[in-house]
Amino acid sequence: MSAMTRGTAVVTGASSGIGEATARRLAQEGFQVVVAARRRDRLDKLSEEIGARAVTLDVTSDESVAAFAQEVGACNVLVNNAGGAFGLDPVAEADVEEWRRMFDVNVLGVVRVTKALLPRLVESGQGHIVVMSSTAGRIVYEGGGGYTAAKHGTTAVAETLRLELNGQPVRVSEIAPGMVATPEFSLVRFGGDAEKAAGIYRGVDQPLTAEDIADCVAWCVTRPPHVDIDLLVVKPLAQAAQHKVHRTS
Ligand code: 8X3
Repeated sequence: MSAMTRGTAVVTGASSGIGEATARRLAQEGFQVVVAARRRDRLDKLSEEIGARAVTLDVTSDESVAAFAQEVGACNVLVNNAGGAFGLDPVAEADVEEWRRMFDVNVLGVVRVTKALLPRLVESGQGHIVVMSSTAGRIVYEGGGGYTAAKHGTTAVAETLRLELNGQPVRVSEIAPGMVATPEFSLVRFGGDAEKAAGIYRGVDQPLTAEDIADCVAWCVTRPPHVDIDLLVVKPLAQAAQHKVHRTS
């Protein structure tokens, strides 16, 4: 498909990190990009820079998603990227409200936005839903109970969608990144504690970057329409498995 006819790609959580990098990359690939997130100032700056359209979106709000869907119009690619981890407490000390927030953004957020845009994706005749899950959607780790439970939910939604949409012109691709060093992911997880956040990547030679994951998204959505990439699990070379991380210090 030529760059002129790639259509419209919606990217949620586009105000930073993987979402922002994905929006930049899809714009370069010739998509008309709609950047969506809560932080309007960042969206406006980004959209001006890459020639995208900015639409405010809170994936945890039914009203916001409904208004967003009205404003977006036609689209053929939806990148469900908005998500996040809050806390790293063991189950015995779980903050139930944090778990609820994680479920809301990582699972229900995907459901809300997908449900709202699905008719447009089907109408496009070449729809594609990309779901940003995580290695945390395939394995668990100590302290990660709330996040891994939520991301397993994200994976379940992606896999269910693929079954339910069989026969419809909509592909579903799940991307499961491991260690990606973005400015905000770990900082948010640790409530702004920069030292704790930096500790996650300490001694790890070249964690993935947001651009590495944007590259995966771009590759999935630019395959011929009959090629459905179900799942990409992507880790840095230093991360052989969730717990098996080579550190130089
Ligand atoms: C991020 C991967 O290892 O922090 O989704 O759970 S991890």
